[in-house]
Amino acid sequence: MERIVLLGAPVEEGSGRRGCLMGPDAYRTAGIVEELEALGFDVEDRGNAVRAAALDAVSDIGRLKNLQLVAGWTRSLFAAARELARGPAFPIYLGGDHSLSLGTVAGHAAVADEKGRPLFVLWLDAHADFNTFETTESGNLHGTPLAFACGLPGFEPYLGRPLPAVLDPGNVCILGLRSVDPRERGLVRAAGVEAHDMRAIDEIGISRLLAPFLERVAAANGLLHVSLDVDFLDPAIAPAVGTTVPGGATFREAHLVMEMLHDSGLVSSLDLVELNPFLDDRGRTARLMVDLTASLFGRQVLDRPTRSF
Ligand code: 4U7
Ligand code: MN
Ligand code: MN
Ligand code: MN
Repeated sequence: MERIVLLGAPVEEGSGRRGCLMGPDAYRTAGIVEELEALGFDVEDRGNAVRAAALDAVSDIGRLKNLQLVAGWTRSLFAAARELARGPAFPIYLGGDHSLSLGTVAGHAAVADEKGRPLFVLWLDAHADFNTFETTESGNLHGTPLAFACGLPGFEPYLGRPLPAVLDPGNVCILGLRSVDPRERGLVRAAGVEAHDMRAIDEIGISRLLAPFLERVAAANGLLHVSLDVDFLDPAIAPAVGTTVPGGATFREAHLVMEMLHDSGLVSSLDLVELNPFLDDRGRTARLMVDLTASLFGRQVLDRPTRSF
């Protein structure tokens, strides 16, 4: 039986408001363990076992908010992700705001390096999260993890040393964009990240954008980390997020992505981030995120012939 490990990371200091700290428990209340068990997985819930490491004072930089705390979380999450990535189970990181993904991606990138395999990242998000300390206008660090995972300058305060393994920006695909800051847009372009906005999804269709990326991962024998931000989804179906942007992925677009990911057999780790249960409407966002996770792990309506993507 395949094994899944759930690790709750109740970090909220990277976002501009409170509430993401309740995210991991909301997924449990919405039945994440039971749904995955029903699909035949052996689920080990480690609880909210990760905490921000206590750091010596990190000097304040500009208007960054909670740098010291987010740096502490990043160090703990990097260590936890590195340990989980070396093991046999599939890790699901239950957030928590998106700042946690700097630690998880860096941890998985380090282990991919040890294994001699490239790490690919699918970033499902309304935002690119590609700001640096220089470009962030809000000072909210959940807007920066992908830039730092890709090695953009400024990372050192987070780990107290350079990144052990840098994610190749050419191995990243962002889907769902509809809010990118002006200077951030330049950084995304310069880095050469594959990025698709909602207009591309409207015009081309989400499956035709995703399939070539999955082909690239398969051709490179890569490992694939998926980072799912609640605001990838349209706020009409997923209101429980602090950074809603209208015009997001529909219920079917999101499920189709998860179904294709399942069929590809390529995904090796997952972040569920930015859920703010304080803003939810009778748990519907938490339940939708759990249902999307179930689709990623193989829930389907009818049997279908095994195929790739
Ligand atoms: B999330 C923003 F200004 N770009 O940097 C910023 F629009 O993890 C938003 O994707 C960041 O939710 C959103 O603050 C971070 C803003
Ligand atoms: Mn995000
Ligand atoms: Mn976002
Ligand atoms: Mn399966």
